[in-house]
Amino acid sequence: MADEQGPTARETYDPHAGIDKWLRLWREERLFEAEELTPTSPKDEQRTLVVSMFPYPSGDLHMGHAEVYSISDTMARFARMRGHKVLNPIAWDSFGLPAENAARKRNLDPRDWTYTNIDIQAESFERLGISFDWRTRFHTSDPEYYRWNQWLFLKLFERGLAYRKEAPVNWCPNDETVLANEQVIQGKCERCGTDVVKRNLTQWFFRTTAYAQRLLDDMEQLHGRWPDEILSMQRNWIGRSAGAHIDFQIEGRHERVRVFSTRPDTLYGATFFVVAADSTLADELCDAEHRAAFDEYRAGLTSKAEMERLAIDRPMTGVFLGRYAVNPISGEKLPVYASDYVLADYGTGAVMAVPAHDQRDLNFARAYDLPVRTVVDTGGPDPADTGIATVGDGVLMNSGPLNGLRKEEAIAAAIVELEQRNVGQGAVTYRLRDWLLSRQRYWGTPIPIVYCDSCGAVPVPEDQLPVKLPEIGYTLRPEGGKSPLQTATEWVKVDCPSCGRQARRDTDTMDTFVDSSWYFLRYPNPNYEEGPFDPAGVAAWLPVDEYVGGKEHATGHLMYARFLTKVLHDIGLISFTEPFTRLTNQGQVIMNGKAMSKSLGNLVNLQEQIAQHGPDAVRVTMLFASPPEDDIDWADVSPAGSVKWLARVWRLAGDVGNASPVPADVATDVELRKVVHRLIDETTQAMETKRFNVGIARLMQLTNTLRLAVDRRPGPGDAAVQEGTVALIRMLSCVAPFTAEECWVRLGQAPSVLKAGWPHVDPALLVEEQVTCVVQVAGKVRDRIEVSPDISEDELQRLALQSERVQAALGGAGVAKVVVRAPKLVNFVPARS
Ligand code: ANZ
Ligand code: ZN
Repeated sequence: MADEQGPTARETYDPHAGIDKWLRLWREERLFEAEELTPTSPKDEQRTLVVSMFPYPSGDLHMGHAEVYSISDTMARFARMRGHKVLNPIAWDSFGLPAENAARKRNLDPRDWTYTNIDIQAESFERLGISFDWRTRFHTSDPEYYRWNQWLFLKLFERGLAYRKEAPVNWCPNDETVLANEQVIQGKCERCGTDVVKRNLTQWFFRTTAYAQRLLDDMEQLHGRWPDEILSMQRNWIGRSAGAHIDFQIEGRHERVRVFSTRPDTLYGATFFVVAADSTLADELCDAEHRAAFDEYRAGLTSKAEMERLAIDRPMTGVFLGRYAVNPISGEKLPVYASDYVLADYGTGAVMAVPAHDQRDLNFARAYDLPVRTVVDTGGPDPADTGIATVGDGVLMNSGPLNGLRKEEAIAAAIVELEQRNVGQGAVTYRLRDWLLSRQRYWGTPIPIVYCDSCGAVPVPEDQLPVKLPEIGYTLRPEGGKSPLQTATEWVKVDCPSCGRQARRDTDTMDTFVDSSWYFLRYPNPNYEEGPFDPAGVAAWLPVDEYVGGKEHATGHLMYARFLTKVLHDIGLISFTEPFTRLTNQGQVIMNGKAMSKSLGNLVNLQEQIAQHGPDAVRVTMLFASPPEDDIDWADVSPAGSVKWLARVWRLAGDVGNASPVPADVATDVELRKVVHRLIDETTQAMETKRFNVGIARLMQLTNTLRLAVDRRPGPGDAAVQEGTVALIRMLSCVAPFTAEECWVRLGQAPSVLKAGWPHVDPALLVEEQVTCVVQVAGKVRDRIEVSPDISEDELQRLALQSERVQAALGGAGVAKVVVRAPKLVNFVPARS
């Protein structure tokens, strides 16, 4: 290759050269430190907060980390090069079960394991060239941080947004802890894969359901800024259903039982009544005669995942409870059953069963020989004959006063009727559940509540926070599902804050998603002691402009953070209602088509990759492989190819830097400058839209263009070649920061390239020649427009039709036919002439 032959051919590019030197310079000159970490002026356009979901310290960084932080770091560096004041912060999400398990196995304190890993990761981040502002650093397992989890818990408690109740919870027998719904994947524990079982425990919850509608409504703010996929996952997770609550009298019982139905129009089609078999209601309703059968049925229920319970294609089971419910409108008596196809914690845990128009009810009716009465004539065959419920629109029948109405009208009329008779009303239900907070674990934030025999659950007074974890974690082995903290007997004993008598601490810890639902607010002032975050710092930097992380957090972390942000807004602590203005999801780094795992033996070790190819080539490879949201198969990419490109840039910088200036070659220079400026422009656009792979492709093109110009005409000393090379290195600094610094010095420039800024585009050099297009109506020339020579036919037709003269000539007549000969001619044939 030509470029191997130049005067610098004997020098070789070393992907590891200068790393320590540049790290030192960056640190000394504080190049990544926003001028003020806690400015006093409010946020403006120039201040950009780029945050990637903070790391969990499970060991050294892996390939996935390298990908996420390459993406967010490139965003931060690009914004900085463009003159923005950028904050690119770092903290650690350092509480959590893996630390506890690892510590138990090794007989260590979870602190040792955690903080050792954090130091390892911190060093690796630096050597990967990530431009963090290290002043922001904190760890959620620091008492200075988790004290504010406790403070926030108390604020929610004061407002009735934190509460305790006994609930059937998901229990992992292996990890011996409760799991949130989000942590149960197809009936199994997300972490260890063990079958999850149900248990009744008294647990703390945050009332996320109080914010269900606002979580939906505020998605307006996120449209076009968050990936559509995440928004629709959240919408489904919240699962809004509109319908009615209907109250049924149960014979021989005083209190009525309420059901939720999306189809109150089908009230006359209800032929039986079902309550969730695992609910206390079922237990209460069952009469003595049927008790034995019911107990047997209930004992035989295995814990099934919700989706499985709701499936329509499985055999239905249940037991008659010996009772009858009374239809509040028709007065009909309906036998009451218990079954597992009704969920205890959705709606009200009871349903009126309408077999003709609900498939699960129909399956149950057929299994137990219950009547099927069609009340909506959809024009389809009768469900009683086919076994297929009809769910579509139609006209009401067998329904007294509702007869003849269409479905929607009948829903409205039924609701009016229920409300008038005071036996129900219109209602909305959400699939979203309250956030189950309590964890029977050691390595988390203690719940700041004390139990007193006379006073009940008493919050720990604010001035006694933090409630620190006792430092004996690793010796604590939970037995039979006890919280490890229960065995720290001295710690548990405490005086009641209210009456002073001896009381007991809550021995559960908080779900670590509490830690991660507000950490970003603390970045502008991580040592703030007057509150969870510094209001001035938050006003200066928040909300997060660019948030980067995996889409596995769609319905967990991202939902919790949105919830807590709204609560903080309502309390008056922050002014905005959404935490993350824009969201980018990165794909996964996989190997040979599969997720990397130890058992498959396809793990790629990040440190080995860096040792082999250098940090810059690893970063470039990550970014060049695909747009951020796609998976990267490490078997298909070529870090060696990235090294080759960086070496070409490096030689180019040497050749251009060593050349003595020559008079400009005017004719060639204009052409070269046009290409250079077009490529700067295209790279800029690609970076703005986060198509980093396209940006790098343009930089590679620019490298080739400049190489040719050096080797042929006008040579390395030419002004346009110099200009282009300088621009190339400035842009390179966002993706390959160490190599860019080396190249900058080779160009004879004073370090650091990071201070040089992003290159400007001369708009005059982007102007393309225009051609004149003739526009005719019915063959007569009506207008002439100037267009680009490579305009598309569609675009040309659109432009031509906008012409006022053309519109006048058409005089309101439609267009029957259009002839387009881009870029020279358009002819409209009017509909009636
Ligand atoms: C009568 C009816 C007639 C129903 C009909 C549907 C069709 P979504 O849309 O998912 O909100 N349901 C209510 N609570 C339930 C529970 N805890 N477990 C299982 N099913 C439950 O579903 C609402 C419908 O699901 C409700 O409307 C109820 O059945 C059932 F032609 O009431 B429907
Ligand atoms: Zn007390």
